Amino acid sequence: MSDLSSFPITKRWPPKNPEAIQLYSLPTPNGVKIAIALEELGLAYDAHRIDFSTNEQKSPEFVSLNPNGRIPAIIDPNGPDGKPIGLFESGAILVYLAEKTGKLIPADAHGRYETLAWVMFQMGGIGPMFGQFGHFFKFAADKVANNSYPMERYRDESQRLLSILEARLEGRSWLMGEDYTIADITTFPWVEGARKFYGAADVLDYASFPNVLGWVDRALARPAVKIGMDVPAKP
Ligand SMILES: N[C@@H](CCC(=O)N[C@@H](CS)C(=O)NCC(=O)O)C(=O)O
Repeated sequence: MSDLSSFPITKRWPPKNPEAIQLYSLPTPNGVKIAIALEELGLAYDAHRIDFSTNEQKSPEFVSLNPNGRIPAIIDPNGPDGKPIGLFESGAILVYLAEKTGKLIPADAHGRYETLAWVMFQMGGIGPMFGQFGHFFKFAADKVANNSYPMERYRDESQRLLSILEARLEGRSWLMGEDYTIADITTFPWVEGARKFYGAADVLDYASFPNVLGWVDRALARPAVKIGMDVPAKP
């Protein structure tokens, strides 16, 4: 039986099944990526809900696993060489899960690096820019009531990034063509989140990105996505 007691986070959020991957998360765009990948891969996992309303992501137990104090994070009891491994940063976790299973990433080197490029495009572009846009558009609108520049800057950049996706998806079902990969899993939750959670479909002019909308709909129709989008469930 796996012993995860060397990970302090397991004291506060004890494993139900210590042989399963431990997921510490919340259903946000970054959080759902990992639940979706675990569902797609059919890997067993325990989902632990990290409550932002009480700042659990900044607790010493959580920070012992992710010094950056942000979800998602995982522990895999059966990591490289059969030893447990703790990981944070959703992009790194997705690459890890894909390489562990040999799925959701092309086997050939060219396809693999191209997939990683699109994963990085989300991690360095879409995530931070959409996040800042959502901050000024939805959460801090009152703080910038006399200055439209911050919202416009991130709105324009988010739209520019959507136009890159739109062009990439021309004639392709998924970002890598016919293969659904971690590049899709890391990206579409942000596009859907801006529509649903920020209510920004009009301000970002989603109607002008038909390839992107079709791709998000295809992703949302997948059984694993339907489950993963709500993990960890509300208590
Ligand atoms: N680059 C990180 C970003 C993680 C991130 O920003 N997570 C957000 C939720 S989507 C979070 O934990 N926010 C809580 C906080 O900032 O305190 C990743 O992809 O894992």
